[in-house]
Amino acid sequence: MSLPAVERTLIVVKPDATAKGHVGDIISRFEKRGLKPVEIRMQTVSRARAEQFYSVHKDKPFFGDLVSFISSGPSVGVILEGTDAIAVVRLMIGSTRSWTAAPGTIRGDFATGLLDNAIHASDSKDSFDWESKTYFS
Ligand code: 3AN
Repeated sequence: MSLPAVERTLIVVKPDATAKGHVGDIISRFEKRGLKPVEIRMQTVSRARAEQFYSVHKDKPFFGDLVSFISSGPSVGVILEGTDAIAVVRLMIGSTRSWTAAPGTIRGDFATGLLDNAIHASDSKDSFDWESKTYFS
């Protein structure tokens, strides 16, 4: 059986986890799993960039809160490369509603809420293409 393809995905350590000093711990989990960081950037994203980044959610009632939260302080974007990276990383971050996220997942261990759920990760190749272009441009 051949292994699934090596691919890239984007994670963003959100402002809540960055402020609490969890950046190193979170990136380290991916490295231990064999996913290699190939690009890293720390920034406080502008509202304009945040609106682009989250444009897939622009019709959702929580869009404004999402944009305000991600631009409220420093966040850290990391492009990770590895086998089946998009699916593996989604498994590792845990459920969006962090209070239901399994212990041992990043949200299960570091997140406290819904907006402040510690981490974002691309959920498809198309999202990765758009989100990495937007975060790193
Ligand atoms: P995920 O981040 O797990 O891919 P999405 O894509 O459904 O989840 O939602 C994007 C972000 O929007 C979530 N990380 C969360 O912070 C926020 N979010 C999702 N649903 C709600 C909601 N009902 N109210 C407020 N914020 C939400």
